[in-house]
Amino acid sequence: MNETLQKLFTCIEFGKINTASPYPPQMRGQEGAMELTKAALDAGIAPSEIMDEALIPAMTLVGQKFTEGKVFVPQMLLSAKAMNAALTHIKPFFTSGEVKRKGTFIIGTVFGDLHDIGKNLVCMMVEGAGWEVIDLGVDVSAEKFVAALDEHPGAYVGLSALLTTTMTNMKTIIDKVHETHPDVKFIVGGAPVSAEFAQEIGADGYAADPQDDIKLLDSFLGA
Ligand code: B1M
Repeated sequence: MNETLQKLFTCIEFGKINTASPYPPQMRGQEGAMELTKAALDAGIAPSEIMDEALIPAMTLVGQKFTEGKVFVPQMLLSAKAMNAALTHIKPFFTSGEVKRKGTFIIGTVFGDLHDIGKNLVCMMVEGAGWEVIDLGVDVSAEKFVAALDEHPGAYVGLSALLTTTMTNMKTIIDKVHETHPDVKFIVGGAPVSAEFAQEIGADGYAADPQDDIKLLDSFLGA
């Protein structure tokens, strides 16, 4: 692999955002994802190559390590932040169509629920895996999901809930959305949610963590 891309991969893996960021300590003073992405583009490396060779595989590795309990939320957050820093340089190429996205993922924390830390992590990781993410925020009603789907036909939907009292609102949202968008696929997640519960309420998948979301979304595409 090209040396800049190799370094960029390492920055994402270990959460090195930019030169000024003090983490991880062993990379202090070195260039981070922000500078290296710009350097790669300036060197003429195609944005799609930067995504496919460095950014996406590095985030995939981070997601795997999180699932396996080898890294924890703080490390994953730093990797996601490094990824976001890199994406600020790549995003203009998404808009121009030079870099294709896999599809659109609409996500929100269900109505009645204000927890968003896990949901935000899912947003960053899924975006890092090459999806367009529409984040509807917290306390999201069924009507807001319907409106977002009207605007983004063909999108997949993710629902997050952290309370046993609000996880039941997932079914209300799924039923309401299916009245007008019967083919929409739903992924549900959040601490109190389980695979059995997902099946019970008619969701198409249960994701225990962001990496599961990515796997499920890719499987919906037949990847
Ligand atoms: Co609240 N809270 N909270 N809280 N809070 C919990 C969830 C609770 C377990 C604490 C406890 O009692 N031990 C408890 C729920 C109990 C229950 O329902 N059985 C609880 C309660 C009761 C409440 C209030 C009712 C408290 C009160 O007011 N009496 C209140 C409710 C407000 C509301 O939502 N209407 C409340 C409020 C809050 C704060 C606002 C103070 C704050 C939220 C701040 C914020 O999110 N911006 C807060 C916090 C921080 C927590 C804890 C401490 C931490 C949650 C968190 O962010 N975890 C939590 C206790 C705990 O979990 N230790 C607690 C870190 C985050 C990375 O993990 O969100 O689980 P998590 O996300 C994971 C996975 O679940 C998954 O991926 C993430 C990474 O692995 N995931 C998905 C999440 N969504 C996903 C979606 C997917 C896929 C995976 O696909 C779509």
